[in-house]
Amino acid sequence: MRLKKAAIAASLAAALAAFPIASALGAPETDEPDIPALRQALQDTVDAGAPGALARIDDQSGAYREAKGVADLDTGEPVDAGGQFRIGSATKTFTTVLVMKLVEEGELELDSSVNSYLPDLLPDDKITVRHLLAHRSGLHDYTNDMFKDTVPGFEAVRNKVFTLQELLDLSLESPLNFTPGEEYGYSNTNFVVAGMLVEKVSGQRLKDAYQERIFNPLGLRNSSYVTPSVAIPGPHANGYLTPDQEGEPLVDATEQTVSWAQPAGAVISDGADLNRFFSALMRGELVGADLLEEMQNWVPSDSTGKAFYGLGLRKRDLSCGVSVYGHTGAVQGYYTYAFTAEDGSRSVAASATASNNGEVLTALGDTLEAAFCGSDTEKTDKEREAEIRIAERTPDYRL
Ligand code: HEL
Repeated sequence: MRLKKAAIAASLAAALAAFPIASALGAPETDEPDIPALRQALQDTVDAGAPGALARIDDQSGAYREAKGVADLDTGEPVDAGGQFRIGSATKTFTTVLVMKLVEEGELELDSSVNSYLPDLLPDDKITVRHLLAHRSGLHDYTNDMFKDTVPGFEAVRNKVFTLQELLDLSLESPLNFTPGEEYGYSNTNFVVAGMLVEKVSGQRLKDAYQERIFNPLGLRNSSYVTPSVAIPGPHANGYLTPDQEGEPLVDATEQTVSWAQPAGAVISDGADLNRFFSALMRGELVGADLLEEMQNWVPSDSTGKAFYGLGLRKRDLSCGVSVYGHTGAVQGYYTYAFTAEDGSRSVAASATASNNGEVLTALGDTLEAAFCGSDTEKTDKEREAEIRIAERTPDYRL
Protein backbone atom coordinates (compact mmCIF):
# COMPACT_ATOMS: atom_id res chain seq x y z
CA MET A 1 0.00 0.00 0.00
CA ARG A 2 2.76 2.36 1.04
CA LEU A 3 4.76 1.46 -2.07
CA LYS A 4 1.77 2.05 -4.26
CA LYS A 5 1.28 5.46 -2.72
CA ALA A 6 4.96 6.29 -3.19
CA ALA A 7 4.75 5.30 -6.84
CA ILE A 8 1.66 7.45 -7.34
CA ALA A 9 3.35 10.37 -5.58
CA ALA A 10 6.44 10.00 -7.79
CA SER A 11 4.44 10.02 -11.01
CA LEU A 12 2.37 12.93 -9.73
CA ALA A 13 5.55 14.85 -8.92
CA ALA A 14 6.87 14.14 -12.43
CA ALA A 15 3.58 15.28 -13.95
CA LEU A 16 3.61 18.45 -11.88
CA ALA A 17 7.18 19.20 -12.86
CA ALA A 18 6.16 18.89 -16.50
CA PHE A 19 3.00 20.97 -16.05
CA PRO A 20 3.60 23.32 -13.11
CA ILE A 21 0.19 24.90 -13.58
CA ALA A 22 -1.39 21.68 -12.34
CA SER A 23 -0.21 22.37 -8.81
CA ALA A 24 -2.04 25.68 -8.82
CA LEU A 25 -5.13 23.79 -9.89
CA GLY A 26 -5.34 21.91 -6.62
CA ALA A 27 -3.16 18.79 -6.68
CA PRO A 28 -3.54 17.03 -3.33
CA GLU A 29 -0.99 18.17 -0.79
CA THR A 30 -1.96 15.90 2.04
CA ASP A 31 -1.59 12.22 2.67
CA GLU A 32 -4.54 9.95 3.53
CA PRO A 33 -5.99 10.67 6.98
CA ASP A 34 -4.67 8.49 9.76
CA ILE A 35 -7.91 6.93 10.93
CA PRO A 36 -6.44 4.94 13.86
CA ALA A 37 -4.83 8.19 15.08
CA LEU A 38 -8.17 9.97 14.74
CA ARG A 39 -9.86 7.28 16.83
CA GLN A 40 -7.05 7.51 19.38
CA ALA A 41 -7.42 11.30 19.58
CA LEU A 42 -11.12 10.89 20.32
CA GLN A 43 -10.44 8.15 22.87
CA ASP A 44 -7.79 10.37 24.53
CA THR A 45 -10.38 13.17 24.62
CA VAL A 46 -12.78 10.93 26.49
CA ASP A 47 -10.02 9.59 28.75
CA ALA A 48 -9.10 13.19 29.59
CA GLY A 49 -12.57 13.78 30.98
CA ALA A 50 -15.02 14.47 28.17
CA PRO A 51 -18.11 12.27 28.34
CA GLY A 52 -18.16 12.21 24.52
CA ALA A 53 -16.24 13.19 21.41
CA LEU A 54 -16.89 13.05 17.68
CA ALA A 55 -15.10 13.93 14.46
CA ARG A 56 -15.86 13.98 10.77
CA ILE A 57 -13.45 14.22 7.86
CA ASP A 58 -14.57 15.16 4.35
CA ASP A 59 -12.33 15.00 1.30
CA GLN A 60 -12.35 13.83 -2.29
CA SER A 61 -12.62 10.20 -1.11
CA GLY A 62 -15.85 10.84 0.77
CA ALA A 63 -16.73 11.29 4.40
CA TYR A 64 -15.49 9.50 7.47
CA ARG A 65 -16.98 9.96 10.90
CA GLU A 66 -16.30 8.56 14.30
CA ALA A 67 -17.59 9.00 17.84
CA LYS A 68 -16.53 7.86 21.30
CA GLY A 69 -18.15 7.99 24.71
CA VAL A 70 -21.63 8.76 25.90
CA ALA A 71 -24.12 11.41 24.87
CA ASP A 72 -25.82 11.50 28.24
CA LEU A 73 -24.18 10.68 31.57
CA ASP A 74 -27.53 9.57 33.03
CA THR A 75 -28.64 7.19 30.29
CA GLY A 76 -25.23 6.10 28.95
CA GLU A 77 -26.55 6.40 25.39
CA PRO A 78 -23.61 6.44 22.94
CA VAL A 79 -22.58 9.58 21.03
CA ASP A 80 -23.87 9.76 17.45
CA ALA A 81 -21.11 11.09 15.19
CA GLY A 82 -23.73 12.93 13.13
CA GLY A 83 -25.08 14.95 16.04
CA GLN A 84 -25.27 18.70 16.39
CA PHE A 85 -23.16 20.70 18.85
CA ARG A 86 -22.46 24.25 19.95
CA ILE A 87 -19.51 25.55 17.93
CA GLY A 88 -18.58 28.54 20.16
CA SER A 89 -16.18 30.92 18.48
CA ALA A 90 -16.18 29.06 15.16
CA THR A 91 -19.25 31.32 14.87
CA LYS A 92 -16.77 34.17 14.36
CA THR A 93 -15.92 32.93 10.87
CA PHE A 94 -19.61 32.87 9.96
CA THR A 95 -19.97 36.43 11.28
CA THR A 96 -16.90 37.48 9.30
CA VAL A 97 -18.44 36.09 6.12
CA LEU A 98 -21.53 38.23 6.77
CA VAL A 99 -19.32 41.30 7.15
CA MET A 100 -17.37 40.42 4.00
CA LYS A 101 -20.56 40.01 1.99
CA LEU A 102 -21.58 43.52 3.07
CA VAL A 103 -18.13 44.78 2.05
CA GLU A 104 -18.64 43.17 -1.37
CA GLU A 105 -22.02 44.85 -1.63
CA GLY A 106 -20.34 48.21 -0.96
CA GLU A 107 -22.22 48.67 2.31
CA LEU A 108 -19.15 48.43 4.56
CA GLU A 109 -15.46 49.25 4.17
CA LEU A 110 -12.85 47.31 6.10
CA ASP A 111 -10.78 50.38 6.87
CA SER A 112 -13.62 52.70 7.80
CA SER A 113 -14.26 53.69 11.38
CA VAL A 114 -16.93 51.65 13.14
CA ASN A 115 -18.29 54.94 14.46
CA SER A 116 -18.94 56.11 10.89
CA TYR A 117 -21.68 53.44 10.69
CA LEU A 118 -22.78 53.50 14.33
CA PRO A 119 -22.09 57.07 15.55
CA ASP A 120 -20.51 57.38 18.99
CA LEU A 121 -20.76 53.65 19.61
CA LEU A 122 -17.09 53.12 20.47
CA PRO A 123 -14.81 55.31 22.60
CA ASP A 124 -12.23 55.74 19.81
CA ASP A 125 -12.97 56.74 16.20
CA LYS A 126 -9.75 55.00 15.18
CA ILE A 127 -11.34 51.54 15.62
CA THR A 128 -12.07 50.20 12.14
CA VAL A 129 -14.12 47.26 10.89
CA ARG A 130 -10.85 45.44 10.15
CA HIS A 131 -9.62 45.97 13.72
CA LEU A 132 -12.71 44.14 15.01
CA LEU A 133 -12.26 41.10 12.77
CA ALA A 134 -8.52 40.95 13.47
CA HIS A 135 -8.89 41.40 17.26
CA ARG A 136 -6.88 44.61 17.06
CA SER A 137 -9.40 47.08 18.48
CA GLY A 138 -8.21 46.96 22.09
CA LEU A 139 -11.82 46.48 23.29
CA HIS A 140 -11.84 44.69 26.64
CA ASP A 141 -13.28 41.15 26.62
CA TYR A 142 -16.26 41.28 29.02
CA THR A 143 -16.33 37.46 29.19
CA ASN A 144 -13.07 37.47 31.16
CA ASP A 145 -14.97 39.03 34.07
CA MET A 146 -18.21 37.14 33.42
CA PHE A 147 -16.60 33.69 33.67
CA LYS A 148 -13.89 34.35 36.25
CA ASP A 149 -15.62 31.75 38.46
CA THR A 150 -16.57 29.16 35.90
CA VAL A 151 -19.76 27.51 37.17
CA PRO A 152 -21.28 30.47 39.08
CA GLY A 153 -20.41 32.70 36.11
CA PHE A 154 -22.17 30.35 33.74
CA GLU A 155 -25.23 29.85 35.96
CA ALA A 156 -25.59 33.62 36.26
CA VAL A 157 -26.02 34.01 32.50
CA ARG A 158 -27.25 30.66 31.18
CA ASN A 159 -30.86 31.87 30.97
CA LYS A 160 -30.16 35.57 30.49
CA VAL A 161 -31.07 37.51 27.35
CA PHE A 162 -28.70 40.39 26.60
CA THR A 163 -28.95 42.97 23.86
CA LEU A 164 -25.72 43.45 21.91
CA GLN A 165 -25.54 46.96 23.35
CA GLU A 166 -25.67 45.53 26.88
CA LEU A 167 -22.71 43.26 26.12
CA LEU A 168 -20.77 46.17 24.66
CA ASP A 169 -21.59 48.25 27.74
CA LEU A 170 -20.08 45.55 29.93
CA SER A 171 -16.89 45.80 27.90
CA LEU A 172 -16.83 49.58 28.05
CA GLU A 173 -16.77 49.51 31.85
CA SER A 174 -13.06 48.91 31.28
CA PRO A 175 -10.72 51.09 29.24
CA LEU A 176 -9.32 49.89 25.89
CA ASN A 177 -6.51 47.40 26.46
CA PHE A 178 -4.26 49.08 23.87
CA THR A 179 -4.26 51.71 21.15
CA PRO A 180 -6.44 50.47 18.28
CA GLY A 181 -4.47 48.72 15.57
CA GLU A 182 -1.27 48.40 17.60
CA GLU A 183 -1.63 44.91 19.06
CA TYR A 184 -3.45 41.61 18.75
CA GLY A 185 -5.77 40.89 21.67
CA TYR A 186 -8.53 38.29 21.30
CA SER A 187 -11.84 39.71 22.54
CA ASN A 188 -15.41 38.51 22.12
CA THR A 189 -16.45 42.17 22.21
CA ASN A 190 -15.05 42.64 18.70
CA PHE A 191 -17.55 40.21 17.26
CA VAL A 192 -20.43 41.62 19.30
CA VAL A 193 -19.71 44.93 17.57
CA ALA A 194 -19.30 43.17 14.19
CA GLY A 195 -22.79 41.72 14.75
CA MET A 196 -24.15 45.18 15.52
CA LEU A 197 -22.66 46.40 12.23
CA VAL A 198 -24.23 43.53 10.30
CA GLU A 199 -27.67 44.26 11.77
CA LYS A 200 -27.36 48.02 11.21
CA VAL A 201 -26.07 47.89 7.66
CA SER A 202 -28.04 44.90 6.33
CA GLY A 203 -31.25 45.78 8.14
CA GLN A 204 -31.51 42.06 8.95
CA ARG A 205 -31.59 40.37 12.32
CA LEU A 206 -28.49 38.24 12.80
CA LYS A 207 -30.57 35.06 12.80
CA ASP A 208 -31.93 35.90 9.33
CA ALA A 209 -28.57 37.05 8.03
CA TYR A 210 -26.89 33.71 8.88
CA GLN A 211 -29.83 31.78 7.50
CA GLU A 212 -30.31 33.67 4.25
CA ARG A 213 -26.72 34.56 3.42
CA ILE A 214 -24.88 31.39 4.55
CA PHE A 215 -26.96 28.42 5.77
CA ASN A 216 -29.48 28.38 2.89
CA PRO A 217 -27.09 29.02 -0.02
CA LEU A 218 -24.70 26.31 1.22
CA GLY A 219 -27.48 23.87 2.11
CA LEU A 220 -26.42 23.74 5.77
CA ARG A 221 -29.55 22.09 7.08
CA ASN A 222 -28.14 21.28 10.52
CA SER A 223 -26.83 24.75 11.27
CA SER A 224 -28.81 27.30 13.21
CA TYR A 225 -28.69 30.45 15.26
CA VAL A 226 -31.49 29.97 17.75
CA THR A 227 -30.35 32.25 20.57
CA PRO A 228 -32.09 33.05 22.92
CA SER A 229 -33.82 29.66 22.65
CA VAL A 230 -32.03 27.34 25.01
CA ALA A 231 -32.37 23.99 23.25
CA ILE A 232 -30.15 22.51 20.52
CA PRO A 233 -32.73 21.88 17.78
CA GLY A 234 -31.44 18.57 16.37
CA PRO A 235 -30.12 15.28 17.79
CA HIS A 236 -27.08 15.99 19.93
CA ALA A 237 -24.91 14.85 22.79
CA ASN A 238 -25.22 16.76 26.04
CA GLY A 239 -22.39 19.17 26.83
CA TYR A 240 -20.80 19.21 30.30
CA LEU A 241 -18.96 22.05 32.00
CA THR A 242 -16.00 21.10 34.20
CA PRO A 243 -16.01 22.98 37.54
CA ASP A 244 -12.83 24.76 38.62
CA GLN A 245 -12.74 22.74 41.87
CA GLU A 246 -11.24 19.29 41.33
CA GLY A 247 -13.58 16.44 42.21
CA GLU A 248 -16.78 18.45 41.72
CA PRO A 249 -19.25 16.74 39.37
CA LEU A 250 -19.60 17.91 35.76
CA VAL A 251 -22.45 20.38 35.16
CA ASP A 252 -24.85 19.65 32.31
CA ALA A 253 -24.60 22.89 30.31
CA THR A 254 -26.44 21.73 27.18
CA GLU A 255 -29.32 24.16 27.53
CA GLN A 256 -28.45 27.85 27.65
CA THR A 257 -29.33 31.02 25.73
CA VAL A 258 -25.69 31.68 24.70
CA SER A 259 -26.92 35.26 24.70
CA TRP A 260 -23.60 36.23 26.32
CA ALA A 261 -21.90 35.41 23.00
CA GLN A 262 -24.39 35.86 20.13
CA PRO A 263 -22.33 36.72 16.97
CA ALA A 264 -19.16 35.85 18.89
CA GLY A 265 -20.19 32.27 19.58
CA ALA A 266 -23.83 31.13 19.44
CA VAL A 267 -24.08 29.10 16.20
CA ILE A 268 -25.06 25.41 16.42
CA SER A 269 -23.89 23.07 13.67
CA ASP A 270 -22.67 19.55 12.91
CA GLY A 271 -19.53 18.02 11.39
CA ALA A 272 -20.85 17.84 7.84
CA ASP A 273 -22.02 21.46 7.80
CA LEU A 274 -18.83 22.82 9.37
CA ASN A 275 -16.72 20.95 6.85
CA ARG A 276 -18.86 22.22 4.00
CA PHE A 277 -18.66 25.80 5.32
CA PHE A 278 -14.89 25.99 5.80
CA SER A 279 -14.19 24.15 2.56
CA ALA A 280 -16.52 26.52 0.66
CA LEU A 281 -14.80 29.49 2.27
CA MET A 282 -11.31 28.43 1.20
CA ARG A 283 -12.55 27.50 -2.27
CA GLY A 284 -13.78 31.06 -2.72
CA GLU A 285 -17.46 30.13 -2.82
CA LEU A 286 -18.45 32.51 -0.03
CA VAL A 287 -16.33 35.61 -0.53
CA GLY A 288 -14.29 36.77 -3.52
CA ALA A 289 -10.55 36.16 -3.88
CA ASP A 290 -9.55 39.66 -2.75
CA LEU A 291 -11.45 39.46 0.49
CA LEU A 292 -10.38 35.88 1.13
CA GLU A 293 -6.84 37.18 0.87
CA GLU A 294 -7.63 39.95 3.35
CA MET A 295 -8.91 37.28 5.73
CA GLN A 296 -5.48 35.63 5.52
CA ASN A 297 -3.42 38.55 6.67
CA TRP A 298 -1.82 36.51 9.47
CA VAL A 299 -0.42 37.64 12.79
CA PRO A 300 0.82 35.21 15.47
CA SER A 301 -1.96 34.48 17.96
CA ASP A 302 0.37 32.91 20.53
CA SER A 303 4.06 32.33 21.12
CA THR A 304 4.29 28.87 19.51
CA GLY A 305 5.00 30.27 16.04
CA LYS A 306 2.44 27.78 14.72
CA ALA A 307 -0.86 29.56 15.37
CA PHE A 308 -2.04 32.68 13.54
CA TYR A 309 -5.14 34.87 13.29
CA GLY A 310 -6.37 36.66 10.18
CA LEU A 311 -9.85 38.14 9.95
CA GLY A 312 -12.22 35.83 11.83
CA LEU A 313 -10.04 32.95 10.72
CA ARG A 314 -7.27 30.92 12.32
CA LYS A 315 -4.30 29.22 10.67
CA ARG A 316 -2.45 26.33 12.29
CA ASP A 317 0.87 24.98 11.02
CA LEU A 318 0.91 21.23 11.65
CA SER A 319 3.97 19.08 12.38
CA CYS A 320 3.98 17.65 8.84
CA GLY A 321 4.27 21.09 7.25
CA VAL A 322 0.62 21.32 6.24
CA SER A 323 -1.21 24.51 7.20
CA VAL A 324 -4.90 24.34 8.03
CA TYR A 325 -7.50 27.08 8.16
CA GLY A 326 -10.56 27.37 10.32
CA HIS A 327 -11.53 28.21 13.87
CA THR A 328 -11.74 26.75 17.34
CA GLY A 329 -14.55 27.13 19.83
CA ALA A 330 -15.13 26.90 23.56
CA VAL A 331 -18.62 27.33 24.93
CA GLN A 332 -19.80 25.79 28.19
CA GLY A 333 -20.06 22.05 27.54
CA TYR A 334 -18.44 21.95 24.11
CA TYR A 335 -15.03 22.35 22.50
CA THR A 336 -14.79 22.55 18.70
CA TYR A 337 -12.04 22.32 16.10
CA ALA A 338 -13.09 23.01 12.49
CA PHE A 339 -10.28 23.30 9.95
CA THR A 340 -9.74 22.78 6.24
CA ALA A 341 -6.80 22.56 3.83
CA GLU A 342 -5.66 25.68 1.99
CA ASP A 343 -7.62 24.61 -1.10
CA GLY A 344 -10.56 23.26 0.95
CA SER A 345 -9.89 19.75 -0.34
CA ARG A 346 -9.96 18.10 3.07
CA SER A 347 -11.76 19.28 6.18
CA VAL A 348 -12.14 18.01 9.71
CA ALA A 349 -14.63 19.03 12.36
CA ALA A 350 -14.30 17.68 15.88
CA SER A 351 -16.32 18.26 19.02
CA ALA A 352 -15.80 17.28 22.65
CA THR A 353 -18.69 17.39 25.08
CA ALA A 354 -16.74 18.92 27.93
CA SER A 355 -15.17 22.33 28.39
CA ASN A 356 -12.97 24.08 30.95
CA ASN A 357 -10.58 21.13 30.73
CA GLY A 358 -7.26 21.86 29.00
CA GLU A 359 -6.39 18.18 28.61
CA VAL A 360 -9.62 17.56 26.71
CA LEU A 361 -8.87 20.50 24.44
CA THR A 362 -5.34 19.29 23.73
CA ALA A 363 -6.44 15.72 23.02
CA LEU A 364 -9.18 16.91 20.68
CA GLY A 365 -6.62 19.06 18.85
CA ASP A 366 -4.80 15.87 17.85
CA THR A 367 -7.63 15.20 15.38
CA LEU A 368 -5.99 17.85 13.16
CA GLU A 369 -2.69 15.98 12.92
CA ALA A 370 -4.59 12.73 12.33
CA ALA A 371 -6.68 14.21 9.55
CA PHE A 372 -4.00 16.15 7.70
CA CYS A 373 -0.66 14.56 8.47
CA GLY A 374 -1.42 11.08 7.26
CA SER A 375 -0.32 7.72 8.43
CA ASP A 376 3.19 6.35 8.79
CA THR A 377 2.00 2.87 9.51
CA GLU A 378 1.51 0.08 7.01
CA LYS A 379 -2.12 -0.88 6.73
CA THR A 380 -3.62 -4.16 5.71
CA ASP A 381 -6.42 -4.23 3.17
CA LYS A 382 -8.70 -5.33 5.99
CA GLU A 383 -7.86 -2.28 8.04
CA ARG A 384 -8.43 -0.07 5.02
CA GLU A 385 -11.75 -1.73 4.43
CA ALA A 386 -12.75 -0.98 7.99
CA GLU A 387 -12.09 2.65 7.22
CA ILE A 388 -14.25 2.76 4.13
CA ARG A 389 -15.90 6.11 4.08
CA ILE A 390 -19.55 6.21 4.90
CA ALA A 391 -21.76 6.76 1.90
CA GLU A 392 -24.23 9.04 3.60
CA ARG A 393 -23.33 12.26 1.82
CA THR A 394 -25.76 13.98 -0.42
CA PRO A 395 -24.44 14.94 -3.87
CA ASP A 396 -24.17 18.52 -2.53
CA TYR A 397 -21.24 17.46 -0.48
CA ARG A 398 -19.30 15.86 -3.30
CA LEU A 399 -16.11 17.76 -3.97
S1 HEL B 1 -12.26 31.61 24.31
C1 HEL B 1 -11.20 30.76 23.14
C2 HEL B 1 -12.18 30.27 22.06
N1 HEL B 1 -13.22 31.21 22.01
C3 HEL B 1 -13.33 32.21 23.06
C4 HEL B 1 -14.79 31.95 23.12
C5 HEL B 1 -14.55 30.92 22.09
N2 HEL B 1 -15.34 31.41 24.29
C6 HEL B 1 -15.47 32.07 25.41
O1 HEL B 1 -15.15 33.24 25.50
C7 HEL B 1 -16.05 31.28 26.57
C8 HEL B 1 -15.20 31.42 27.72
C9 HEL B 1 -15.72 30.63 28.88
C10 HEL B 1 -15.67 29.16 28.65
C11 HEL B 1 -15.64 28.34 29.91
C12 HEL B 1 -15.61 26.89 29.46
O2 HEL B 1 -14.51 26.35 29.26
O3 HEL B 1 -16.69 26.35 29.21
N3 HEL B 1 -14.47 28.64 30.69
C13 HEL B 1 -14.51 29.34 31.83
O4 HEL B 1 -15.53 29.77 32.32
C14 HEL B 1 -13.17 29.54 32.49
N4 HEL B 1 -13.25 30.32 33.70
C15 HEL B 1 -10.15 31.72 22.64
C16 HEL B 1 -10.55 29.55 23.81
C17 HEL B 1 -11.52 30.06 20.71
O5 HEL B 1 -10.99 28.97 20.57
O6 HEL B 1 -11.50 30.96 19.86
O7 HEL B 1 -15.17 30.02 21.71
